[in-house]
Order: sequence, then C-alpha cells, then structure tokens
Amino acid sequence: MYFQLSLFVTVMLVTCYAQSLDKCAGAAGIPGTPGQNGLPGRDGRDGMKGDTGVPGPMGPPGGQTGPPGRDGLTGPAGAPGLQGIQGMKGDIGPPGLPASMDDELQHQLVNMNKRIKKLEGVLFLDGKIQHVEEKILATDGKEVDFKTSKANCENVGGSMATPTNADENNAILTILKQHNRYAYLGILEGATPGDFQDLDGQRVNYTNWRKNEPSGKGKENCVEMFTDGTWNDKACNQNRLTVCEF
Ligand SMILES: [Ca+2]
Repeated sequence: MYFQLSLFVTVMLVTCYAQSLDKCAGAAGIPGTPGQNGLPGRDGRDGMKGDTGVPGPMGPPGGQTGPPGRDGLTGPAGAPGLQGIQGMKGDIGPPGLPASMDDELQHQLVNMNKRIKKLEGVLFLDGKIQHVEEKILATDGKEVDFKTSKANCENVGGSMATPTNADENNAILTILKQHNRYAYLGILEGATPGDFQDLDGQRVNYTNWRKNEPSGKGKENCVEMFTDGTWNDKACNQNRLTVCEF
C-alpha cells in the first residue's frame, strides 16, 4: 500500500512539472485511509473423491465376542456310574389260593409224580438205580477210599449208602453183585471201640456183621459190605465201590 501511494505522488509531480509551474503550486493532500477488507468469498465446489485409504491396524484384544460356533461331535461313552442304593422292600402281595384248592397246581403235581415214577422205572430196568420205599440207591461204578467216596456222594446231593433195615441192605447188595465189588457203607466207628455210628453221629440200630466181626477193636474204623451182604470193619484207605443213597 505504501508503495502505491508513493508512486501516485511521484506521477502527479512529474505531470505538473510538464504542464506549467503555476498550476502546481498547491501541496499534495493527505492520503486517504486504506479501505476495509472485502467479505470472504463463497465456498468453492466439492473436489474429486479421493482413493480408499489403507486398512487400519487391528484393534486391541477384548473386542466384542463373535456368534457361537456349531455343536461338536458326540464324545465316547463315559464309565459306568456307581451302583445305586437298594430300593425299599415292596408290599406283601395278596394271599394266594391254598395249594390244596388250586386245581391247576394239583393237576401239575400229579402229572409230575407220574413222570418221575416212569423215569425211575426206566433207570431201574436198566440197573442204574435200586429203590426201597422213598430211598434211591445208585453207584458211579468207581472204586475209591472212604473219604473220596463220601465226597463223591455229597457232591451230587446224596450221601453214602447206610442201610437201616434188611430191605435197604438187600438193595445195596444188588448193586454190589452187579459190579462184583465190595463197598464202604456210611458208617464209622466212634471214639469207643465197637461203637459204630452213621455219618450224623447216631449209633446204628441195624447191623449185619459177618461172623466174628467187628474184629478191629478200634483199629478198623470203616465198614465194608461183602458181596453176600454181610459187614466187616475195615481200614478206611482201601478202594471200594461207591454206593450213594438219595
Ligand atoms: Ca474186620
């Protein structure tokens, strides 16, 4: 601005000098004050759209949780659990019909009895068993000592044959004759020599000793039956035919 004002005064002085010295006698006026700045111009038009910027850095951990994933495959079966506590005892059921009044049960019992008798007949016919009253006698055909013979009979639910009368003695004798062997009986000598007892410890009432037997005087604690049905006291370690009663 100052430069423009100086230039203006200089031009006026030169002009005056060129026309006439009289007409340029007055002094130059005081320069006016600078004008005020104009108003700001209007906004220009929008420029062109810029390029897409580079992706920003990954955010800090702890962002929002994503949606749940799908269910995984079924795992192997677990170990069995502990056994539960035993349940309470149930109530007593209603009273049943007395067996004597149950016609169906009675019918079945009669048929079962008939069936058993038939089977006994088959076994007797084949020489497999002897029976006296309710007692059935049979052998496994093996000759063993007293202890083994006793165990063999008990293992099949019976006991060593122990005759309590002549009929039972004869039934055992029939088996001995079939095999032509002697057999131990279910009788043992007690603590007192000559005191022979059955395997329940009861003194035997029926005996069939051979003449001059028993002769062991406490040294022969077992009893064997000969093939004529008579008895003899004998050591227990001999091998004799096993005959059991059921
Ligand atoms: Ca003897």
